[in-house]
Amino acid sequence: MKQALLLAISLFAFYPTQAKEATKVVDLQVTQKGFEPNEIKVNAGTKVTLKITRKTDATCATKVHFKDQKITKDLPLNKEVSIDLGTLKKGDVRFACGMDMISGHIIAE
Ligand SMILES: [Cu+2]
Repeated sequence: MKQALLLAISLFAFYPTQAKEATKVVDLQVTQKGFEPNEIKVNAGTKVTLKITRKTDATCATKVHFKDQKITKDLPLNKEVSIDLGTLKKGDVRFACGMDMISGHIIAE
């Protein structure tokens, strides 16, 4: 009985830590306007996964490039592409099309 109570208490104590490490999934689209949204705010220390779907052929953003993270992914039409960015430190994560014309950023603060 006492052990069960201790277990319940420790589970409760761990819960906030686990919640903080939960992955934040952000849905993005590539439209004729570019990346939508093109500015995303998250809390620093959050694990972030982007799910990007390109919705138009009238764009040069058929790829997305994260320069600092050295990640490049193809964005096929109407197909969701998942990009795991890991835990973001405080700062700005920029992403852009292959030619660096269309861009967006994630602000971790
Ligand atoms: Cu471009």
